[in-house]
Amino acid sequence: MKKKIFSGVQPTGNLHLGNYLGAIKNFVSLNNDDENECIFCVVDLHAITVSQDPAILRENIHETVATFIASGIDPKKSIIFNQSRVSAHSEAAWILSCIARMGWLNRMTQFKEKAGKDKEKASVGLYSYPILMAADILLYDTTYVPVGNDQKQHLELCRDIAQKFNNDFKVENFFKVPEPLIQKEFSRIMSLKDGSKKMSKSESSDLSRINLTDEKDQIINKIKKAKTDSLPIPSSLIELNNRPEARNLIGIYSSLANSTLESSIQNFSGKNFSEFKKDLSEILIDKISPISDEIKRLLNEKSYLNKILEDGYKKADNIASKKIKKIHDIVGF
Ligand code: AQP
Repeated sequence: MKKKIFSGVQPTGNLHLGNYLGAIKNFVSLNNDDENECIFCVVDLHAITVSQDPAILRENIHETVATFIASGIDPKKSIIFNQSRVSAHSEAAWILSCIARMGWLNRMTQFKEKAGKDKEKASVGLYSYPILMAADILLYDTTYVPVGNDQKQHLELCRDIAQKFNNDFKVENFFKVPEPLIQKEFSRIMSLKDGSKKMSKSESSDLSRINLTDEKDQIINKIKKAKTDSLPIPSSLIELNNRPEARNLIGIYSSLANSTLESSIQNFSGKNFSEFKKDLSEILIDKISPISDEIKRLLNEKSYLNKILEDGYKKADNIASKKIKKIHDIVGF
């Protein structure tokens, strides 16, 4: 039996190094393993939980597909589709919202962070988003969900919803209870401006992140301006752990170099950040520029990108429509 892998990325523009190192890089290795059946979804229904310009959203959907392909996901091996095309996602989300408890949702820290101080003005969709995410995952009998560390809590909620549905309707194992696949290290890339905040698309300062479409001189400039402290690079992990910005930059280097924090510290220990930043810019350009060039090339081939989404939709819909029929049956419709 192949392992089923499902994950999604929101087409909200500015796909960045955090999305790549925390999630997409992992998607590529899972796609390359013949033991896996992978589904990667452009989660456009999630994107509209905050207001989107329709023309820009359309463009961002193409950019997300282009990023998947440019990063190395093979559309012949993995299903790539957009969520809004498969109506079972919205349908299952409603049914599961009658299973999930308010108390469970009230604990979601991402809603608190995204809604900010004025929760009354946040959309209902932003609040119930994790239920739609559970529907996405459960429709495909997913074994593993590769995500960044920020999605861990939503995955736990998804597991609770699956178990409650199975118990309430006495349908043992109907929903497969999925496992998160979170990398042990480098699963949370932080802002270049503040080591206590995660790198994010919606942060207003572009200097806080490396976008996957950044040009070489933008990468060099952003790394030059990235926040550090005045001390040289330490010689031990314990010392590094008390310096969030330094830890983040060395973490980014290690992840790109497929190395460990310990061996990067050994390489750079005692050196100044200016010296380290030159090497970091170099490895970023080396790894990110080919992806960036390919994204830009693919964005001129919209018919190719649409064909990938169309083929993916047919395959995903074939799986999800069968599962939703069974859900109707169980619920008593
Ligand atoms: N900083 C990060 N470090 C590691 N992984 C990250 N991910 C996001 N930010 C980081 C992972 O990327 C995948 C896709 O994320 P998403 O686009 O679906 O939504 P998000 O988590 O809300 O991403 P952003 O960039 O923070 O967007 P905004 O600013 O709109 O909220 C997920 O697997 C996520 O864990």
